[in-house]
Amino acid sequence: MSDVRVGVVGTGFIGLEHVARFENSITGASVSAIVEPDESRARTALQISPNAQWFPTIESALESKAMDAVLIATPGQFHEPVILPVLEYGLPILCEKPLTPDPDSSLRIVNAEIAKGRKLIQVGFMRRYDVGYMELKSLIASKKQGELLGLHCAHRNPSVPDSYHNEMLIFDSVVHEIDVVRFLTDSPIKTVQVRHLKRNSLSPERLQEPILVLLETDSGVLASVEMNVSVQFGYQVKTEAVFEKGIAEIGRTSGMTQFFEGAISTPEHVSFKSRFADAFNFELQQWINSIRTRKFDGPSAWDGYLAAAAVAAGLEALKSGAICSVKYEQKPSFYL
Ligand code: ISE
Repeated sequence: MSDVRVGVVGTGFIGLEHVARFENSITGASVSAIVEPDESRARTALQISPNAQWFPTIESALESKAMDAVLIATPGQFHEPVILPVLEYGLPILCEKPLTPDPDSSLRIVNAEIAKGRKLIQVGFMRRYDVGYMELKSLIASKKQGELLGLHCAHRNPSVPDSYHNEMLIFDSVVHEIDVVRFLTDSPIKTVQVRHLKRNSLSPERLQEPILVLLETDSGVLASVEMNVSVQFGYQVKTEAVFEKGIAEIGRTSGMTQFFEGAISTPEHVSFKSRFADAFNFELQQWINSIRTRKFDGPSAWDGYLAAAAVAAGLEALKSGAICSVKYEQKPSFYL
C-alpha cells in the first residue's frame, strides 16, 4: 500500500514539528504538500521535507490533487476557512485544537461534515493519546478505587509568546483540560467558574494570571485547573484524581534522579514539545492508521464543538467571575 500523502497547512511552531514527525517517526505517510502563505516559513518546512510541493493557498493545493489527507496547524481562528474546502473534496482532516474558537463556527463545521455524510474530521486533542491520561481513564472506568470524586489539574507553562492574549488562557490552554476532563469522566462539562490567584508580577502586563478554573461535570465531578503561563521553571501538566478509596497521580516527570550536593533532582520539561512528544507521535500514527483502515476513532468534530461550547462558558466566566452554565445543542445521530 502506498504512503498516505499528507498536506500540512500552516508551518509555524507546531506545524513544523508535525512535518518533522512525518519525516522521522510516522510510518505509512509522507508530506506531499506544504500549504503556507509565508514563503520563508514554507522554505524552512521544505528543508525538512524536500519532496513536498509548496502551495500558498489551500485552494491551489486541493486543485493540484497532491494530497490524500490534510493536517491543519494554523491558529484556531483560521481553521474554518481551511476545513470547509477540504471537506468539499472529501479528504480526511486532522485539525489542531481548538477546532474553532467559538461554538457557532464549530457547529457550522459539524453541519458541513454531516452534509458530507462521512466522518472526516479528527481534532488534535493529543492528551487523549498520552499514556498517563489513558491509564487514568481506564482506572476511573474500572472503579478499582471506587467512584471518582474530583480532579486537581495543574497546567503550567514557563512563559508564552507575545501573540498570546488573556482569552487564550481559556480557548488555547484550558481547552485541553476541558476536553480531557470530559474524556476521563465520560461526562459533559456543566458549569465553568474562573477565579484569580494572586497575580504573578512576572506575567506579561496584558495577562491576568494565574487563574483557577473550576469545571463541574454532569456526573458531579469537580475539576480544579490551575492555569499558569508564567511559571518560569519549566513546563508541567499533572493531574491528581481523588477517588473514594485512594488517589492517582499522572504527569510527574520521570528520568534520572540525582542525589547530589544536598539535593534530590529530576529534570523537568520546558515545553509541551517534549512533554507530549510521545502522545503527538501516537496521535499522528493512529490518524494515519485510521485513514488506511477506514476505522475512525479519534476525537471528532462533535468533541471539538463540545469543547468550544465549554470554552464559551469559560470566557464568560473569565469576564464575570460567575459560575457559568455550558449550553449545548443536542447530539446529532451522526455522532452516536
Ligand atoms: C499551546 O497552544 C498548547 O496547546 C500547549 O499544550 C499548552 O500547554 C499551551 O498553554 C498552549 O498555548
